[in-house]
Amino acid sequence: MTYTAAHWGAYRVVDDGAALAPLEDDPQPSRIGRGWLSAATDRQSRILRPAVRRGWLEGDGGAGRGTDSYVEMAWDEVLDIAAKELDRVRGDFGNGAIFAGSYGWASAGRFHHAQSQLRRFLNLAGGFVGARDTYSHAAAEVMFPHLLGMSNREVQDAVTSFSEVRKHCELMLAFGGISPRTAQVASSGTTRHEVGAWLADLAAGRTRLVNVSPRRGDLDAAEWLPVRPGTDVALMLALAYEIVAAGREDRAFLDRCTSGWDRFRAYLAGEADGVAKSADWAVPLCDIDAGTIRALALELTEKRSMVSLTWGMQRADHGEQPLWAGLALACVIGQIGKPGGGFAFGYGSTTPVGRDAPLIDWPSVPQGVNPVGDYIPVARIADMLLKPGEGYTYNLRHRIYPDIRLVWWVGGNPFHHHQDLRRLDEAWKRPQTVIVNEHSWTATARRADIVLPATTPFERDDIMINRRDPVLLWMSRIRAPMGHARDDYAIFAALAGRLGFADAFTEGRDAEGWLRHLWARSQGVAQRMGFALPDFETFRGEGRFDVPLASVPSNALSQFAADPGAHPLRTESGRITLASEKIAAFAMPDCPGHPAWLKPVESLLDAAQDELHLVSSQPDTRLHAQNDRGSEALADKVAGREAGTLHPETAARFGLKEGDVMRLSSPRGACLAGVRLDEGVRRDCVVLPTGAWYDPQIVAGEWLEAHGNPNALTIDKGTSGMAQGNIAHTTLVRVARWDAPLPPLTVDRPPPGVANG
Ligand SMILES: Nc1nc2c(c(=O)[nH]1)N[C@H]1C(S)=C(S)[C@@H](COP(=O)(O)OP(=O)(O)OC[C@H]3O[C@@H](n4cnc5c(=O)[nH]c(N)nc54)[C@H](O)[C@@H]3O)O[C@H]1N2
Ligand SMILES: Nc1nc2c(c(=O)[nH]1)N[C@H]1C(S)=C(S)[C@@H](COP(=O)(O)OP(=O)(O)OC[C@H]3O[C@@H](n4cnc5c(=O)[nH]c(N)nc54)[C@H](O)[C@@H]3O)O[C@H]1N2
Ligand SMILES: [Mo]
Repeated sequence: MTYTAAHWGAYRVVDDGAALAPLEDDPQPSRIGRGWLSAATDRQSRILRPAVRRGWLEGDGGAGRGTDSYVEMAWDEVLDIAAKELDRVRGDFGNGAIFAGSYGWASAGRFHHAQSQLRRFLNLAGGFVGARDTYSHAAAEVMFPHLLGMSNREVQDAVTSFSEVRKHCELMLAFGGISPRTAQVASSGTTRHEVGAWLADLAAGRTRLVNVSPRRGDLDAAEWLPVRPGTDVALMLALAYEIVAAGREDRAFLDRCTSGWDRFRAYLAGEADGVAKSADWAVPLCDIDAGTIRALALELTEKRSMVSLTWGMQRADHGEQPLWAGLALACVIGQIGKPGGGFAFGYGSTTPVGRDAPLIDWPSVPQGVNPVGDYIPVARIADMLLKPGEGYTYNLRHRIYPDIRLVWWVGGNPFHHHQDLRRLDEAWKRPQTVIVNEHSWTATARRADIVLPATTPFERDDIMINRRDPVLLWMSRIRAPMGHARDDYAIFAALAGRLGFADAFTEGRDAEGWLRHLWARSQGVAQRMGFALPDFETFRGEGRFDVPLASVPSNALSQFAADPGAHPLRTESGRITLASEKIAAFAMPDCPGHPAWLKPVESLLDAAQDELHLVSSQPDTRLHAQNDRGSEALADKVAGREAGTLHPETAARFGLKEGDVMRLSSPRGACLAGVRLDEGVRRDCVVLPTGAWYDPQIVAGEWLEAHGNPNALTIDKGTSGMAQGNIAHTTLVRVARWDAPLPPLTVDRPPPGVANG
């Protein structure tokens, strides 16, 4: 059997490569896969030949990025140009002037992982400025080491298994829900989608599910508490307060397993600020009535309860706080470490969180060592480009933005993922040179000076291995590369040759040689885990290997909670941090030393009557902006625009009906979106998924994103001086019907100068 794989699933290749069928044993294949092949073979959006921006060749200093035309070139010519430019910049300014944080999801496949290839190449070329953390959960990455003495990855790896939740949990309090929509994907691939079935089981069993979210659809089977977005911390604090007020807090757990309880308790009681964080206090903030809060507080202590947060909860202003307050609430309840109870982060946010498949640390492409060592927090890209030499804080340190002259991006799309894209468009004009490897004419490729066309997974052999997936797949090449596309590996090997370090980069291997090498290392890993992998030829021939290890159900922090003295955490106290002297001493007004309610920079709490809160969640039809030109995403659009969802009463208030086109606007910009109706959305919210290819235009003299990209509206600001994560979920917008003629899209065909025909 021939297979291929993507972040959204694993597929059998059928009809001689003309179609894909999900694995037979995948219980709930993702809809994203249905649009993959059509997107990957769309001649209007694939990059078929290397191209160089005309204005860059003419020395425009970056001004034309995003509007310019391209000159197509032969590989040898463009590789000469790229190698020479890299050499010039590192010679003139040093490697600290090269930014290659290059955030993004790229494609599944261990060897052809675009970022690994870029970093290996640039490390050998003298290094680069990198990026820390992710757009997914930066606040967690920075905070968990302080709170739990664990990295975010360790927290996710140790999260209580679904199977334990199903057996023991009686009350699942799910902030942001638990959604099969987001559980469609797993970074580096998944062969199974089991979250939908697990949720159905939970709903059918004795677990009471409570969905705290502006959208009912985030956890359909649950009782819905439609919280006002951005105010969950007030609700969490009030739950903790009411538990304490009723004398129901778990004193023994707080004494044994936490540090700083006194300070946090004093804050709850209002001893310093005179404000008791009671249910009555929280009502006008979170918009959940006081009786419900009090009843829920009691129930949490009476039942086996899990406090669960989606990743999206912390992609908001002061995103550190819901994490910390949620963890503190779980400590007050005292069920951390008990079967099926306690605290969880990320159920449903991707497929593997909560899986009880054994964890296996499979090998990856070695990236080498970066001699530069400088970095930015990932979401501070526009600030870095706009403010070289300026200071900022990050994770209790004072840092300085570097002065970047060359940006190199592969496997990511900042003109998808960043907030306030109009601002990024300005910042992006600053560097002298931008190089992008891409297989598609994304908004980022259209803003590059040197465009290097990459292959898709269909056009190369690779191996899908995910550390928490029970199946290994050989990903077969099923098509010749489109146009002149080359593997990222081949691109960097050719560049390394021009710069005189080909042997160090390739270690004498071609792509197949590397796959054999990775397989040999995988065999070693398997052996240490107590099973044998077949030889390379057998695996390639059979295409699939099922790991013969039993599942390992676990309960987060159970050893620690049972005996904190014997199993201390790697925090200062060895216990869970409820108040931190170190964080307090850094004196950040936007991240104090204990969990706290802080009003977001924008929220419905001080919105004008006609403003709505924008929820820009992950799209159901694609992964981010990947496959946006594929059949599944295109069929879901309204008049060719991304569909935004409103409550029917809200739509009526603004004179909108299903199928209309609306204009959403904020002080950052404006975009068009189709209108869809859903009674399961708060009346003061609009949901516009991410991922429509960014298409800004000047329409009737005004700046307008024509396609429905929510990052035309969002705010480019850090969560706080602590984590500096993005705050995508904190945005107010205005809405109006669009009656003028619809501006045609420009992203549905290649940029000027490129004839894909
Ligand atoms: N408003 C708002 N914005 C958000 C979010 C939100 O919730 N709201 N979520 C954020 C989050 S959590 C994330 S993770 C980011 C995601 O942002 P990104 O990860 O940047 O988004 P993708 O569209 O997955 O970008 C991956 C790119 O890699 C390219 N690619 C795939 N395979 C290859 C390859 O083999 N070689 C090369 N050279 N390129 C390849 C694809 O064509 C695609 O353009 O978005 C963030 N942005
Ligand atoms: N289909 C699909 N699945 C994906 C992805 C994709 O692009 N497509 N991307 C993947 C990636 S990179 C990531 S990081 C994960 C992200 O996974 P999540 O972070 O879990 O997903 P989001 O859709 O950003 O947010 C989840 C929900 O949080 C709710 N929410 C927003 N603001 C608030 C609030 O203030 N309070 C509460 N209580 N709820 C709020 C929204 O209603 C939203 O639907 O998804 C992954 N899964
Ligand atoms: Mo993400």
